[in-house]
Amino acid sequence: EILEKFQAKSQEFLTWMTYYRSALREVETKFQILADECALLNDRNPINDIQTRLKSPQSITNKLQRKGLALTKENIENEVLDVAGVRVVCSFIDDIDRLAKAFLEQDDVRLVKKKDYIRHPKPNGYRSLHLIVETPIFLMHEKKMMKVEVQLRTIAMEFWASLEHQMRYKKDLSNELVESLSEHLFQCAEISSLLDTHMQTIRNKIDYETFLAEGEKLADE
Ligand code: 0O2
Repeated sequence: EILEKFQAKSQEFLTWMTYYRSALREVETKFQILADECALLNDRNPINDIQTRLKSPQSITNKLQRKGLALTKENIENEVLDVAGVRVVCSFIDDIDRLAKAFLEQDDVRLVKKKDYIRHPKPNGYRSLHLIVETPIFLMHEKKMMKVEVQLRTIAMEFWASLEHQMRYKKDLSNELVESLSEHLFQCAEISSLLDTHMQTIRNKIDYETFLAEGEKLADE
């Protein structure tokens, strides 16, 4: 039925989905370029993985329904800000701020909304940095500004979020079980955050030692 609704407006929606897909490509490339440069300069790729996804017609419709809005192009554009989603999984927690800063400084990227669930985790323990940005795509005869949601997180945050997401969709669990599991999941999120802090400390020690060794080498020359 949902697909039918979409198909009724098929040409228009197909066109918009194509635009969103183009915006995904633009943003993915931007992060790939940043990763390439970091690998060149620091001998280390800060990005472990980049995933992209277009929100399904079903999820778009559900979101609009939740907000009590009709399925129109305008409502999708203004109210469903994550039709195009890019997830950037970083190795270390400090990589997130560095990459976000470099990305937001680009002159064709405009920040629309920022949600920092790392400094302010969700009550269930969820952590990630969410950026809604607007960026242009260049078509044959025009330039269009498209919104994209970028989620930046560490490998540990991704591990937690993907398992939590899977478990959330098991709907046939009793309330007591869900409650006690939520507490366990929250504890796991805290442990994974601690893991990120420890790994960052090790990373910093290695970087500092490397920096000293390079200084000594330069002094010897
Ligand atoms: P999917 O399958 O990833 O697309 P908004 O109206 O946009 O302000 P929204 O959409 O709730 O409100 O925004 P928010 O809080 O930034 O969350 C959007 C996305 O973040 C979700 O998309 C998830 O990808 C992720 N996310 C947020 N909270 C959680 C959480 O508690 N656990 C997990 N695993 N992921 C979370 P979707 O559309 O829900 O899903």
